[in-house]
Amino acid sequence: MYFQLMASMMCADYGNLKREVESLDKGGIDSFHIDIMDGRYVPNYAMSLNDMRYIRSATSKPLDVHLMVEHPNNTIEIFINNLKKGDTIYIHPEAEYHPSTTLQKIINAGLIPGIAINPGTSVETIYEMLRIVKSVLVMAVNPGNAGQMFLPYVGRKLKHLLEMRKEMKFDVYWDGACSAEKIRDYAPLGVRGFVLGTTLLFGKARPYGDTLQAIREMRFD
Ligand code: S6P
Ligand code: MG
Repeated sequence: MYFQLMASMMCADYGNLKREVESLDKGGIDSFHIDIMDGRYVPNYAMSLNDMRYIRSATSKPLDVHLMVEHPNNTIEIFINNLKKGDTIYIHPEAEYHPSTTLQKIINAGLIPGIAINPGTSVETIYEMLRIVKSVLVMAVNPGNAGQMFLPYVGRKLKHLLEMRKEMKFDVYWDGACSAEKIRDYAPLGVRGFVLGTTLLFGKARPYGDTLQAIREMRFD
């Protein structure tokens, strides 16, 4: 079964960032998930521009940059200019007056446009944007922190979105509290990738490569 595994880099050990990136890269991670926060859209500051720049320089694998910032349109060029083809930028539509303008800038720059949907945001609210984005990041926790509990009501929306792909072309990704059980349940339904944080990948005694391999060898019958 095909699905991608992304590393939530806000959960990495920043005392050893170079080694962390190398271990994930060699261990077979598909992309690096970069959580950028501004302390306003969400009550936290996780990673910032320089962290993203460093990781971009340290790997040839794609980055998916998850902007949890107010008015991303004001600073989107800074992110665009430090990324390359194949990288994704997710914005939260609620954080901008005209999110489709920001998405268009991402498209014009040749990057992959994405939206992140909060647990409390309905599909109807973002319906028109589904026509122009390539990736939809479904938040299974409220944005802002790692290590939170899965919010079960998100499951229904996820299934609804997966159904909508009969009508529109976009890929669905999972972000937040991602366990092996969730991958087992949702990969067969068509979720294309899972962001792995403290629930499954970071802060464990197991080497990253072993965890990633065990996930890929999981049985789905
Ligand atoms: C949350 C952020 C996520 C977390 C991820 C951590 O604001 O967007 O990407 O870093 O959820 O994973 P976990 O397993 O600790 O919830
Ligand atoms: Mg994220």
